[in-house]
Amino acid sequence: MIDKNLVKGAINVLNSNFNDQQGFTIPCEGLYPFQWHWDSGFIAIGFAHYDSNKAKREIEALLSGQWANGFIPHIVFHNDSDTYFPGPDYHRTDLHPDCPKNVKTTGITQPPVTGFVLKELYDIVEDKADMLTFIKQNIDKIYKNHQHFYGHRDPYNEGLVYIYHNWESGTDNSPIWDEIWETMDPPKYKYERKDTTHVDAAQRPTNREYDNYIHLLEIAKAYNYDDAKIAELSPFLVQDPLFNAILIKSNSALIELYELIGGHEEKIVTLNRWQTKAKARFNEKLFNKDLKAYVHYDLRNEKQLSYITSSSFTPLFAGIPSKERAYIMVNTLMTKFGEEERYLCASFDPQSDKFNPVKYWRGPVWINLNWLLFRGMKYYNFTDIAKRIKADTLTLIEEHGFYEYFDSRKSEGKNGAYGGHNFSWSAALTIDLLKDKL
Ligand code: 2M8
Repeated sequence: MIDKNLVKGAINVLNSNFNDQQGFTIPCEGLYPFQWHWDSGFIAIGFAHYDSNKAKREIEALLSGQWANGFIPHIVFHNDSDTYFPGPDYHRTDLHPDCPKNVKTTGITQPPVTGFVLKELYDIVEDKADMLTFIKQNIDKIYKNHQHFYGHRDPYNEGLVYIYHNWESGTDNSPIWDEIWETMDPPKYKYERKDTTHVDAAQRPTNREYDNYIHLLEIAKAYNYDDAKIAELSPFLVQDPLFNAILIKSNSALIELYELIGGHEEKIVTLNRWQTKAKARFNEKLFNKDLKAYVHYDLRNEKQLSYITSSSFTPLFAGIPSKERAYIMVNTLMTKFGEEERYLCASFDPQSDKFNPVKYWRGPVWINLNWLLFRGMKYYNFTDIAKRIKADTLTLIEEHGFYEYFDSRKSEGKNGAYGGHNFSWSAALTIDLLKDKL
């Protein structure tokens, strides 16, 4: 039975965050006043359930920020706003010859969701012919984006791509990065943070962490956003299991969509070649047998970063582990994250002393990660766990509203919702979960 009030509330959030003139949706008023890459993908999924035109406009607006070399940035600055740092004038992407001329963007990216989102949109909408026309107009742009990743972000030609900034991971201040911050000693930059004027500083990264974030951007700017230089010299170079799983899932979606369209055999052959290589290397390099989960790999310092996060389980979403391995991982997840007095799924290992239940990506539950895990569990037929993730997610939204992140401890009751309010992807994915028959 679909909860009509919850759907109505979610639609209200999405509609009020949608900028009709420019055709994109902000993640949340004040805190995030521009168009964010992976947010837009999740938002488009929500729109597809009730307004396919908005879903298409959202993706089009994101792709209007694509660079000539195929790169899709993490923020597209369609508008001005002084409520966010670092804003449109900071990034200086004009230092790179391929940046778009009509709109400002950042020079970092985010998990490449657009490929699998196109397939979701096709599956959701009633008018398949109309959506297929839209997909035909845009699919090559996503293909080019993946080509750019494998051509520029995979220095050893392994089938795994790197990220060079924690903001590219989407899981911005995960404790995973702490070991890398220890290798850096950035200057104490002078800038004015805006995020902590919107949200309690206890729920956001520290100032020193922000110095690291800014330092990495300063380095990229100093090299004019040249991938080869960044790969050679950036202190942050990581193969992230969430990022690579999303890329692999998007490859699969592109294969299915090109098959549906017909006449793209060469691209399908290339995509299959990327997939075979990527999945094999992923399983070989990113699985940690002792932790019984996938982990991040620090390419700069050539070592696994041995921590378990909710990202560790997202390879399930992309069908990467064998059934046997999936069983082992799910066991790890349920042992560490799945106790009865906790909502699924904390974003960081609750048994670790680095776990922080209220701070941004250092522990709280995030709705987009829950959605990815829900889909992964469903795919591998862990039906009861999928149902529990769905129920926990909806309980959190029902109790608190469409917040940005939530406390995994049930004992926190009414106090356990944090970050921005009326947050777009929390609303969009609530609609999608409610429509799911499981
Ligand atoms: C958060 O990241 C931005 C930087 O990109 C920030 O903290 O300022 C992350 O949660 C990220 O995953 C998300 O896409 C973004 C907008 O919702 O906010």
